[in-house]
Amino acid sequence: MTDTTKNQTLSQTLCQGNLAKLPTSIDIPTYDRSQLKAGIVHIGVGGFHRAHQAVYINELLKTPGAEQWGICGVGLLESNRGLRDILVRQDYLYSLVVRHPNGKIDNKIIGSMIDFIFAPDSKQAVIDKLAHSDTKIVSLTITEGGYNVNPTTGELDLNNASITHDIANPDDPTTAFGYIVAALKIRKNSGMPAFTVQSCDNIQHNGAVTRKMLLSFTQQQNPVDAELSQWIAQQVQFPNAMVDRITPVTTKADIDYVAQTFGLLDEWPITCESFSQWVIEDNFSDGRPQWDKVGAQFVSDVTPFEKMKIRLLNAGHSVLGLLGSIHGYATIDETVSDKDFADYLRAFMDLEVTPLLEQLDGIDLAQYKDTLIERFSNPNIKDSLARICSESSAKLPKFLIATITENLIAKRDCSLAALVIATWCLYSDKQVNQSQQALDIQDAMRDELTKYAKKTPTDKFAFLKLDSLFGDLIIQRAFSEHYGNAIDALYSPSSHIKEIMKSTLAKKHKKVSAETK
Ligand code: CS2
Repeated sequence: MTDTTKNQTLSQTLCQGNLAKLPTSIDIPTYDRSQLKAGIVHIGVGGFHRAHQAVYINELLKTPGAEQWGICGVGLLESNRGLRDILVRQDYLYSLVVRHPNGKIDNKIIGSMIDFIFAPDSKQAVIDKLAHSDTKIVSLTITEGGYNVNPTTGELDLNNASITHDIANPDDPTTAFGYIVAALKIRKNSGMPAFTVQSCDNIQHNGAVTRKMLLSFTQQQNPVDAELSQWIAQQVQFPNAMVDRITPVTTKADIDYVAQTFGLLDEWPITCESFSQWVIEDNFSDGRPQWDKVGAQFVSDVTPFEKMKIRLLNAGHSVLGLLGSIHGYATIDETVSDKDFADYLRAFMDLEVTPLLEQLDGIDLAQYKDTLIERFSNPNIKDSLARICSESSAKLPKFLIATITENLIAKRDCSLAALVIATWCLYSDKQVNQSQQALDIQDAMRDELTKYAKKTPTDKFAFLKLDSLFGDLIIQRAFSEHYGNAIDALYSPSSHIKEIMKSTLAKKHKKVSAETK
């Protein structure tokens, strides 16, 4: 009998009672989970949270004195029902499969989550949990779109039906903001300290943005509670942070790996890369875990770290995601292992992003970019382009359009980014790759993106008229000229994305060398 078949016959469900039976090659929680309190309530328990914050806490819990920092997850969306059921069945445990670029794998069971509340069934339970005296931090991974920022005005977007519902019905919350404000009101009225609201999403100044949106939300609630809004402004801290760990969507192959390797039935393991980074502004309302003991970094200003990560890593992902999707690639590693894509990405990072970044003490930007390419190339992380391109309408304004705008102000060329935006137009219009295979597009604005993109054949700049995303890019000649050329090339019969990338890049290099002469 091979090891694998032997293990399969020993299959056991992942739960607290079975931990001791697991092989020693899997790292299990050594701390007493029954003693933990939920000092952190986390809203939005996606793969990223389970590969990042929950893992830092898992490590910290191995040291004495951290018992108050267990995590209670909260799922706001109907789609979280299945996750809740699995976590309950598994005593909130899950496996983490850390895949290094050289093929090494670290296997862990993460035990830091001790409860999960599914909000659609238990509204009051969420409010009570947030208002509980054990809760010191409410952390968020609600995606870039979850903050409801209008990308062109930077103000709270009142076109979102859930936000307008929560503004009109403070006692019947449905959004993260609605729940947070309802709970803060209870805390204020009963003389309890405020909790910290800690964003863990990829938004530059994520804490400051959360604060601004939450205060604007509170000030517009009907009836308005001016005292509450003032109390929040004074008492609640919103630390900014840079978060980083590539975490692909869990696939059946991940479930099979855990089952075959450990004879363990885990219905939702998480696979991630070995790299992990968390730079946090040390600014908390009512205490915080000693995350610096387990690899996180506390700093007084995270702005340059956030900008570097979002404009290089996240934007780099989007560049590969959109161009690679049209080419017909399926994953990031596959795309970046094609030299034409790697060259394009590196030139974008060097020529269109780096000049906008500050030098950071202790960070060598050239090395940071090399590491990014190495991380993207990790052959053991099958990060799908569909995940990367999902919700591009919420991501690109922060990841890429901000870079274009800054380059335009500085009178710098942005032709490489312009091709990516034009490719997004083609992607939204045709919804197939260049071999005519359907693309898996997930975007809250999908219909609107398609509607505008479809007009391109008769109105070259139609896509840019979506001004809630593109602002005034359409009238910025230094951008629209490149965009128009890219559209002409992409929409010409027998166009080939790689050829277009290569000629765009060649022109760019020519321009740069002429300028430096
Ligand atoms: C990705 C991020 O969603 C995206 O487009 O760029 O999820 C990325 O993998 C993480 O931010 C890595 O830290």
